[in-house]
Amino acid sequence: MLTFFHSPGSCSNGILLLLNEIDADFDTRIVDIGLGDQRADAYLAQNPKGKVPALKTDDQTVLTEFQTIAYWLANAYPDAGLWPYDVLAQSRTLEALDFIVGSVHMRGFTFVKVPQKFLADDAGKAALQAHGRTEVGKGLLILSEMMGERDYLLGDFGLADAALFYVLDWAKQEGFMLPENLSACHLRLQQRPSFRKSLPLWTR
Ligand SMILES: N[C@@H](CCC(=O)N[C@@H](CS)C(=O)NCC(=O)O)C(=O)O
Repeated sequence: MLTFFHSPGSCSNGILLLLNEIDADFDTRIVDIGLGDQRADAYLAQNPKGKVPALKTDDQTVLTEFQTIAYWLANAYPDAGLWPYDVLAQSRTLEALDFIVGSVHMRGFTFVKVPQKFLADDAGKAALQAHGRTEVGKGLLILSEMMGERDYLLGDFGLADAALFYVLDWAKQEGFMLPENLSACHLRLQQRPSFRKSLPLWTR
């Protein structure tokens, strides 16, 4: 049985969606980052990075980093059809995942949501938040261009959409106006059975 380390409302929501998308059998351990659970010794023993998501596989290997876990799930459960066969489509998936997690999340939303992790003074925090908002805004426009007229980011539902989902949630929560195609995709994602299944663990 897989063990999924998750904080509802965080980026691990994207992995929760994928676990339900592939209909995996998994046990969830809540690591509430709002309460600081990620810094507890018991969790650091599993994942010394002190971050969610993490996934412990049947052989007790602990995987970390969103892209890695998404890749592993798609390849460990090939019947779900989440890993494209074509090498260019695979590369586009990795490119989109890295942009969403590495740039829009880490270089944008991190500063919007937790500026206090970097600076203590109010003026510095406000400047960092403003910078984060600019980066998120630019990122949303790039994602909107990337998606164009498609239903999901790269065509059919895929790994990148799981990451897109959590940044779109955050964008709405933080008052960003979503481009029309991203807003429609957000609604489409909320209609997936995997989301309905994820709902009990989606928010704190
Ligand atoms: N690069 C990591 C980022 C994970 C990350 O930043 N997770 C946040 C939640 S969205 C977290 O655990 N924050 C707790 C902390 O930094 O103390 C990944 O891709 O999984």
